Amino acid sequence: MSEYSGGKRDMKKVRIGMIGYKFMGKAHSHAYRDVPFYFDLDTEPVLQTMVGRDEQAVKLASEKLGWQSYETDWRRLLERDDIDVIDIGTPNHMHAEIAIAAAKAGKHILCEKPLALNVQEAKEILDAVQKAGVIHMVSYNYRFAPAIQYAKHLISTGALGSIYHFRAQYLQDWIMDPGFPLVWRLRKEIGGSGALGDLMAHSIDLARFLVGEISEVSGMMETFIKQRPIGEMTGGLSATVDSDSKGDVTVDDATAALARFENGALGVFEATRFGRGNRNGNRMEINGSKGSIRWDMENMNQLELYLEDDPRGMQGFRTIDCTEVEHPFAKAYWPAGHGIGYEHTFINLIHELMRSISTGTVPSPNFEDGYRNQVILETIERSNIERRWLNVSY
Ligand code: 4PW
Repeated sequence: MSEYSGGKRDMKKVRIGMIGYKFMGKAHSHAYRDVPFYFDLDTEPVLQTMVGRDEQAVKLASEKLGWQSYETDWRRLLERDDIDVIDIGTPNHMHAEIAIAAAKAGKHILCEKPLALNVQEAKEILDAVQKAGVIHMVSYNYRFAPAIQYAKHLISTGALGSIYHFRAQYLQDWIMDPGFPLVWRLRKEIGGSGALGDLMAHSIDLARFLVGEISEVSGMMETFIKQRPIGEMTGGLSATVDSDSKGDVTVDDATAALARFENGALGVFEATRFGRGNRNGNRMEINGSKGSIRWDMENMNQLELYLEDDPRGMQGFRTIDCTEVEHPFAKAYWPAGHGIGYEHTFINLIHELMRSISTGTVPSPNFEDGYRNQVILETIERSNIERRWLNVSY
């Protein structure tokens, strides 16, 4: 059978209204465009309308990224009956208002992470989507690397035995220059938190996905550079300085946390934007009674696996290239050995969203995951302030 046997089918159009057009806007746009290219779906995303406040900028972005039209006020999307999904790729302080209004308007929602600025907002968002009965998904994209999905398979089939340790680092270094400006990601009222919500939130999502729920945490946070010149993000992780005057950095540059899982496993988490030389060092290791795995986003197609049952003398970590047909999502792309990249994690995520809309089933990760993640983030933050271990309660 040819790989194109799905052929051109009568697919239901799912019309997207996307708010935001910079880093995540580009990643999501690409994923909507490419998902039908690789997967046989019953639904086809239509890049209907992109939203941004700066008309000239959103016009250029919408043309470049393949959108049919643009708007400058997100509220207009909610009044339109030719929009099925609201995709929220704005700075974090806008997530709650948009998500709650979108749910009330009966739109399905994809929201960037972290779900909200704080637990209260996250709970309000969760209540709103549950009441409205719409499909909801939060964009923890790294779960969708084939190697992570295969790690999940190994753990759930017992290949690693009982899990004792989850260890994660998420290290970046893009704000280390003291001249790097005070962008929204460094302001609590807009970002919610810094390395904690931006980076550790991903590790927490992987931990919950692979190991289970977290019951207790102890956190430690630091802001190394307390003031910066005023400026703004330009796209990706780049920014411009707009003024000589300085403002206060109100989020963490680095956070570390210890955690206990409900199943008895121990977690160690570290997230920093001061990890010199680490551009996107998102790594984790899991140790179980029968084996261990290691994964590094900067080498995302490979999973290192150790199995204690291997013959003596031949034991050691082997490197699995997760590009074979046995590896989730991999066969949709290329023959074995022809790897995929960062953008494919978003294509796989959008595939899950489209599948859920088509079948009416709850996708994963959804806003319940977003809410639980937010509870853990906030408990780590409180633990740092109170200088003690705290229970995580949902
Ligand atoms: O995945 C990461 C994010 O969550 C990206 O590398 C950048 O850092 C953008 O936000 C965070």
